[in-house]
Amino acid sequence: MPYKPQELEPRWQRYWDEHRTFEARELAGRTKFYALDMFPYPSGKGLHVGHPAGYTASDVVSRYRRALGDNVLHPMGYDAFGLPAEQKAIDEGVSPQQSTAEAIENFRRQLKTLGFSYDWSREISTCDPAYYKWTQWIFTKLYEKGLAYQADSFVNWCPALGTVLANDEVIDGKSERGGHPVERKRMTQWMLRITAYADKLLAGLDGIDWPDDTKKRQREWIGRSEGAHVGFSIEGRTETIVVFTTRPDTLWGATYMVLAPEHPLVATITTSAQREAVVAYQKATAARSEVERQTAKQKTGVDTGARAINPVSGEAIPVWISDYVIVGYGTGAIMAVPAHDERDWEFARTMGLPVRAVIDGGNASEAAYTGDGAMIQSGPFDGTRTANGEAVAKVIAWLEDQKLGQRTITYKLRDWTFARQRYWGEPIPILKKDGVPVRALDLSELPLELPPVADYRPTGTGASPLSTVPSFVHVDGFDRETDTMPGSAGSSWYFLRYCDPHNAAAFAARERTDYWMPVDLYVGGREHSVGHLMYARMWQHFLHELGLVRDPEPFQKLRHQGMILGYSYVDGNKQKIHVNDVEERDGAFYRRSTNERLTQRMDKMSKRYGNVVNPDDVVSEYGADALRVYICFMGPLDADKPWQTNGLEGQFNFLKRAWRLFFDGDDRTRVENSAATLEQKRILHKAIKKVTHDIESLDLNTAISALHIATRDLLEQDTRAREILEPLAQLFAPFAPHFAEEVWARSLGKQDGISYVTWPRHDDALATDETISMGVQVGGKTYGSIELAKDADEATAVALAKELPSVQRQLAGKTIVKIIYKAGRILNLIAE
Ligand code: ANZ
Repeated sequence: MPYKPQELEPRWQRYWDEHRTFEARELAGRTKFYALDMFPYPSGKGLHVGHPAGYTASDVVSRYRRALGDNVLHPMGYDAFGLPAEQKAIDEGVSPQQSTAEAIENFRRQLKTLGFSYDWSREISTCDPAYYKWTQWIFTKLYEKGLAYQADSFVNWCPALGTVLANDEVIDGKSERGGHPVERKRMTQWMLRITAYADKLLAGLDGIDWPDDTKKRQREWIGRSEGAHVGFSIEGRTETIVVFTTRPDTLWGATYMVLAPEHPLVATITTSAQREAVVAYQKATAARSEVERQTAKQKTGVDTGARAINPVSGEAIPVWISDYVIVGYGTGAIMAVPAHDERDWEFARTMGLPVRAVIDGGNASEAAYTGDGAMIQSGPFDGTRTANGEAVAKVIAWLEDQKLGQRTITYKLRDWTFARQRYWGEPIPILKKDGVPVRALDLSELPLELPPVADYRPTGTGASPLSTVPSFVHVDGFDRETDTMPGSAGSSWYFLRYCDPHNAAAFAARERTDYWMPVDLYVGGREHSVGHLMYARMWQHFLHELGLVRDPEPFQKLRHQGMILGYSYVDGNKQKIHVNDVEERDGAFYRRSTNERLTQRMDKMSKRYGNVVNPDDVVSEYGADALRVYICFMGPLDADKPWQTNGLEGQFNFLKRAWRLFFDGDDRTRVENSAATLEQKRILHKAIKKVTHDIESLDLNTAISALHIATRDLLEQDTRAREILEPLAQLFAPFAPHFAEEVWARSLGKQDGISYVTWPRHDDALATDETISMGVQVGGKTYGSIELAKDADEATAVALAKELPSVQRQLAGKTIVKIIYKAGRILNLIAE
């Protein structure tokens, strides 16, 4: 019988379910291993091939770890609250509860057909009241500690979505979902004080094994800057403008000041002559997003007419407003030093403001000089060097001494906007009186369940749809908060719930999280580098401070999977052509209808280009194992890679070939209890060594290559020995688990499944390449010899030969025109 994944895969999936094979157990005396996937948003569209890209890698590692004898926790669940389900409710009238339940049903079915070794008994969903009871409870703890608070502040308001958004949900001034314009609006909002954790979140990065670029993005997002606050008095007034500067050593070069247009002092200090222009400018900038302001090519601004006194020189300098100064950063006011700051230099040039160099070096009439040098025109500090922060430190000490300023640290990190004026989220468990929060609900009052509503649409007034349900809003003389939590709430602690998913008395028992946490391998997309991965770290730090979890950091090791791309085709006018209209001839691509030649590009998968791959179709045609092996083989885990159906076919054919090691044409086992040859042992032990090493380092593509080589060579050797084929089946198991179970049971005749059979160990003497000594000829005469692997390829042999001085002498001034090479036998270089 040929290899038939469609028949055998569902059979093994049932076997695993019935035997509860992958339920995590805390067996004594073993190492624990927690392998976590970023749980999916259960969209109505079902699984995308991008999902298994990461899920396969963590599954390979989980299966490998079980074979090593570890207690493995490998769970799955659903990040189920969010805008799309609600949008569907608005469009189609199906409740989000119902559409989400249906989507989850479909996701679970799809995930099961891919053979992932999840502990399904621990499945969770963030929209389940038994789960969000604890999301709400953690919120009440944050509220009690003053870390959840209401503030009147500028928020990202998206009129089209009818809700505010967190900073990481806004990309280039547009909503991440839907790409709608986002405005800055002053509103009263629930916020989480993530800024209180800025230093802990920075320090925690040092001890965890994460990709460098992800740590860098988190550091930049936190954006810690050391500098000083310096006060500038205003001529003829009592107020002072406090600026934040990282370069107090350039104070003597401050020739003007700039306030953010929204700075509260603007209204007070603007002179009557300038009022009209200032107000007009404020209006114009209010309509622009922060990104637009920061990236504007042309600097704009208006003089307030007020004059400030430079505290070190006593000089009166103009005070302007401009939107290149951000209201929410530092103090929202700067001292401008055009000679040494690029943005100030451009602004000064545009507005004709004076420029004064106070650091030696560069030419202030040509560009801002931002390098190091000696301070000049700076009174008592002339000659002080700026290198290594020396000047900054000395000036700050002096400013503090003179009571002109003080050392300070500023962060780019903003508090986390923690409310949505939408329906499909966790209700915020707060009671209010006259609009003011009075208390959080007690544990006994949780979960506060989401009530049914007649209309899911945003109300447009900024109030959530829950405000239209009087029975929900009014309780015992209080009013409930009607905003809901953002999507990032439920995902900020789900990894803890998996440790103890059915606990009704706590979010998770301390003993359970002590056992399983921290996560040993977390695999997920780069798009979560600053959002989810920052929020989850903050919640973990918070619970750690409360003594509710042991570790401050939740994810010890993190890896990202790249995106699976498709191919798209464009014509001469850069129009995208649907794949159905594309034909491949002689390695080129043509449009069927017009015969126009097309260009192939790697692109996102999209319905528009017809290049979306549905895992269901792949599984029904080639099986889950072929898909898993192909996903591993496509390339390095973290690289973006294009989907190629012939590549998938190649791996399907590989499994068919491997099948022939175990079964003959009549479906009888080929395995014999005969002794293996030395050559067969070498092939096996090399494969064990390489596959083991590559799973440990997550180089799954090269692990598959090693299986390709071993399969080819063992077939060539007509291998039948059990002592070879048993361990070989084990090497296949993490990648092609159904295939491995089938040959384990039916070809090798084993009773119990393969999942917990001890992983084979290689014998180093057998795994190391056998090396031989081989003579090197130039023009048929021998000039020396090289040591190399018996089956080394030509390029390796030639490279080694060229290292021999005797050969180099023969080749001097000549070029090699022909190479005669037979591995292990002859190397002859013909040169002219
Ligand atoms: C004077 C100066 C001179 C500055 C110089 C820089 C160079 P980072 O490093 O990103 O923290 N700044 C302060 N608050 C600002 C705001 N709300 N909007 C826009 N710019 C602001 O940047 C700190 C520097 O950015 C500060 O140091 C300030 O300009 C500016 F040669 O002060 B500096």
